[in-house]
Amino acid sequence: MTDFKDILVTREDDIALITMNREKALNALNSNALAELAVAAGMLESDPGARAVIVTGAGKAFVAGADIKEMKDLNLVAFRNFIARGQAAMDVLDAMEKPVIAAINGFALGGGCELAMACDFRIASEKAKFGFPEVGLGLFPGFGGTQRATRLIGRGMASELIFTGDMIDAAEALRIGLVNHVYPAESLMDEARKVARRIAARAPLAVQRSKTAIKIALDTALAQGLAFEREAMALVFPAEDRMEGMTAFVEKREPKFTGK
Ligand code: DAK
Repeated sequence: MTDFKDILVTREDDIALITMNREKALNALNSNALAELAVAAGMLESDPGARAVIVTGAGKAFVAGADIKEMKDLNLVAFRNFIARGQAAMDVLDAMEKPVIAAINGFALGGGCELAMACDFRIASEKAKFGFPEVGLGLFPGFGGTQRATRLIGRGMASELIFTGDMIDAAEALRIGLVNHVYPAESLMDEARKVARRIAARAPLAVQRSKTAIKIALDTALAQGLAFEREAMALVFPAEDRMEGMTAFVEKREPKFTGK
């Protein structure tokens, strides 16, 4: 795959992994990592063989936030560029039609937690830690955190985490719905691959349209969301995979989906 400097992109059959790979800096998001993340997301989106994507971190952190050392001395213009790059990277990931799973192996702080929230769902290691330390730096979450945390865990929980900067552990993240499952550290990636492969075995167009419909639910009134769901469903009906899925059921065999 394309050579990146601060991330690793690997393919394992029909799943892909993006590993944030600045281990010495706890995978802090510098502008290069953000740019590479956006490129990788675009690349995997147009790779027909990749049906599900896992985002994780190398070493003991998922991502310990935006790179404070890079941000510290930026002037206003450069800071605005940095913000734009950060938001763009999260948006490209969030806008992917393919399903994206965050496998949170350690610290997911600030921009790291925002990155995890730009994924479709999150699973975590028992060692994971979450939080928004930004207010302690004179900032607040600016890579979509105020918007995505509020939608994901509600106003009360989002406010408490963002205003205090407190760190929470994986059990608390599970309790408040920030992550779906918590696993022992050594089995996290196996579990991530298992769920990614289960998704990859399903009809790709149906998975992708359902993702779009789920995202639309966050931004529209119910009637409009239902109208979208109807039309999106009508669009998957003529797909070869829909016929294959139903035929396989009738013939009592496993379906073989092609993404067409
Ligand atoms: N940036 C740069 N370097 C970092 C880093 C970060 N966020 N986090 C850790 N590192 C570096 C450390 O400086 C250290 O480097 P050396 O000293 O070895 O050169 C190395 O990673 C290992 O870290 P520690 O020695 O500190 O490791 P510990 O296990 O002792 O502590 C820790 C782990 C995660 C508790 C600690 O490293 C820590 O507190 N890190 C900072 C976490 C943090 O505050 N993260 C939030 C960053 S701010 C915005 C958009 C977005 C954002 C802001 C604005 N706009 C739109 C306005 C986002 C902001 C953030 O994410």
